Amino acid sequence: VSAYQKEIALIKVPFGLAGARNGAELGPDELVTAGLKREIASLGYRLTREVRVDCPVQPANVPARRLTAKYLNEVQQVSEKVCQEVSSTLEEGAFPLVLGGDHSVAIGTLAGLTAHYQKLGVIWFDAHADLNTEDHSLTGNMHGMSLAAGLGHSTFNLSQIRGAGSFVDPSKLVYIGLRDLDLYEKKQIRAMGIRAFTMHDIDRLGMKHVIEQAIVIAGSGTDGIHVSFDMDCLDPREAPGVGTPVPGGLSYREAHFAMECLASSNHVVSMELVEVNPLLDQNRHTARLGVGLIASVLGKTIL
Ligand code: 6HN
Ligand code: MN
Ligand code: MN
Ligand code: MN
Repeated sequence: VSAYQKEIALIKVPFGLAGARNGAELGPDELVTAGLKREIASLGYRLTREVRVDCPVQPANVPARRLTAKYLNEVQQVSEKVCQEVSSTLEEGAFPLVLGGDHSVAIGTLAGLTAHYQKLGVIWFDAHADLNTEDHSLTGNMHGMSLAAGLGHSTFNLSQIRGAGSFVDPSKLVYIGLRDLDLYEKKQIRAMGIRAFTMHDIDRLGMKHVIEQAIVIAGSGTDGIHVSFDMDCLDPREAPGVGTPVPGGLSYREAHFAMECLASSNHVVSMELVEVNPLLDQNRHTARLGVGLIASVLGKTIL
């Protein structure tokens, strides 16, 4: 399966309980309002399925909860639904495009992808590593635990999700854009030998080298590359509408260039774009940028 079969399923996941601030649950509708479907159609894709995953919303009175993993049951419910939708999409031979929501939606996406692909490559664009476990998180926000769940490091992990496949192979995982890591996450990246292109590496090597290396690591000897795109990988000046902005991120062109290279690699088999927060955005800037980046992955070129 690749984007080039020109069939796409749009999987909207309006879930924000696992994020740091309110508003990520409004992301999918905001991306559609910003013109996502028009872009998809003008690139010649057929939308074979459009689903809106039914997500629990914040209760009026939030009970005090243990800090370890807030809204664990809700994350589990959403993960199972997303897993099912991604699995069905892949069975139908279409390209899953998952719209978050906070980054915890990645748990369900990875569950569905691993069910279908034995060897999945993953490129994780993010300011953060999302490698915390229930025992190590300083916030209890599960959007910071999604890759730990994908790799099987946390107690709540892919094996608890009905229909999921095996864990993500850390040697086929690449980070791009890191600049805000917790101490435990740094240790984990080193201990597991995960390839991480931090902002320092991008400054030093340039995005051209970084994305080419990333495509080699995630794309050779795998069934394809999943692009997990957290909008906070971008500099907050480009993408102010995110729940956990961190200065010193990717520029507009660095991000687009990476997406364009991924498109020409022909290795991308799915994408998710998460953490668009319309409540914190300015003039729909972040959502419009998100739409543009999706278009680039799907093959939109300048000329
Ligand atoms: N994200 N490391 C911090 C935490 O709360 O664990 C931030 C996580 C951010 C997660 O942006 O997807
Ligand atoms: Mn993230
Ligand atoms: Mn992030
Ligand atoms: Mn190849």
